Amino acid sequence: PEPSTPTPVATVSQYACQRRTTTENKNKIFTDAFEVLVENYEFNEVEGPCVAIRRAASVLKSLPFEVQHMGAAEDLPCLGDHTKAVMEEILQCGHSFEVEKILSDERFRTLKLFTSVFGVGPKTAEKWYRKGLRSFSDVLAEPSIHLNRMQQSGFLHYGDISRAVSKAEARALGNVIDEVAHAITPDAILALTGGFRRGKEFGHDVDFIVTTPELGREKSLLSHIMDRLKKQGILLYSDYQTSTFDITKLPSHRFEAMDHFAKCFLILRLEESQVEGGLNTAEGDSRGWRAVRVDLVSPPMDRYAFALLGWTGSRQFERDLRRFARLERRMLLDNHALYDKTKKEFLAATTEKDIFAHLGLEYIEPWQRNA
Ligand code: 8DG
Ligand code: MN
Ligand code: MN
Repeated sequence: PEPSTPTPVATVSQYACQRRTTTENKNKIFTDAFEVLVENYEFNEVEGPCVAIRRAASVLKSLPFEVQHMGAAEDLPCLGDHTKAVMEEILQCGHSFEVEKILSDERFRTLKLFTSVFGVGPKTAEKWYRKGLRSFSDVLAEPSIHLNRMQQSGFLHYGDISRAVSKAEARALGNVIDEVAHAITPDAILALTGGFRRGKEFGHDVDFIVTTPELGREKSLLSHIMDRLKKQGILLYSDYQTSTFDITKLPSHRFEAMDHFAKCFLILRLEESQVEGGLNTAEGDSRGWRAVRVDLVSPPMDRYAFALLGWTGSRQFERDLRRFARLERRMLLDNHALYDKTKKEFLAATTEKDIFAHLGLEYIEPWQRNA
């Protein structure tokens, strides 16, 4: 008799761009734990293990089932000894001792607190920690510390900014920006990107692409938009970065490098009356408005598809798109362009689908990119 053939299991790709990952995460108990390990590695600038855990977490997020025993994780890619050990511990005890230890560690807790302030990165947080500072009141009372404008706004609006932005609030902000952009140029194009385009219910900010079909015209668009927001009295903070885009440059290898489009990082005042169903504020908050973080990016129209793909995220999805392009296709992808190293030519795209097609990838919808 024939030996019994094993039941075929659909293999899971090691690349997030070959997986479909919705916002429904069936393995949150593991991925929450992995997120703590990732953050701790980031604070300690430990790169290799950090990448490994990020990839493992991303694989688990894509699964249509909850892993209930390690046998179910046997054939999955990107799960190393460390991640498997953590998972086993969680399955057995309900939590991981390594994660618990990090969560109770004073340095971790302090760095996490400090970096929760808009404008405070790991470097600054570490500097404050080394001075012996442990709380916001310590920082604000320390005479040797000079807060930059961004950090001052971060502390000023801390309560609002650390509160999640709802979908209804994102929509309301879309209306505000849309109106302002169209008052400047009737052919303005506005698109919601970031987590909300991926179907998330809540976000830490709202991300938009705003541009115009007329090439070159987009260069001045953001400063006009900011002027108008200011006149309306709703611009609480702005950090504008002018375009340094150079069409002749090859795509960057490094994902973490910022793109070269004109962009601005804002804090806007959102009125209660503009939001259907009301603001997501604390109980008893009767101000009638809240502050919200908003990112605007303004690519030239011929780069629109690349910018949209790059700003839609998730960050892990973007990392893996670039890694896939480089390792599997000998191509370089970033927020501006796609370059074929074999043919030595740039590949044009007007839609995200064009880019997936150039890469020989099945199209993944925005809401399936929550890797
Ligand atoms: P969240 O805000 O709901 O927490 O999630 P998100 O929308 O996925 O995160 P994000 O931090 O707002 O980033 C959205 C995308 O923007 C992400 O894929 C990375 C991309 N992005 C760039 N360049 C830059 C940049 O210069 N700054 C920031 N903050 N994001 C950038 O491609
Ligand atoms: Mn966002
Ligand atoms: Mn953002």
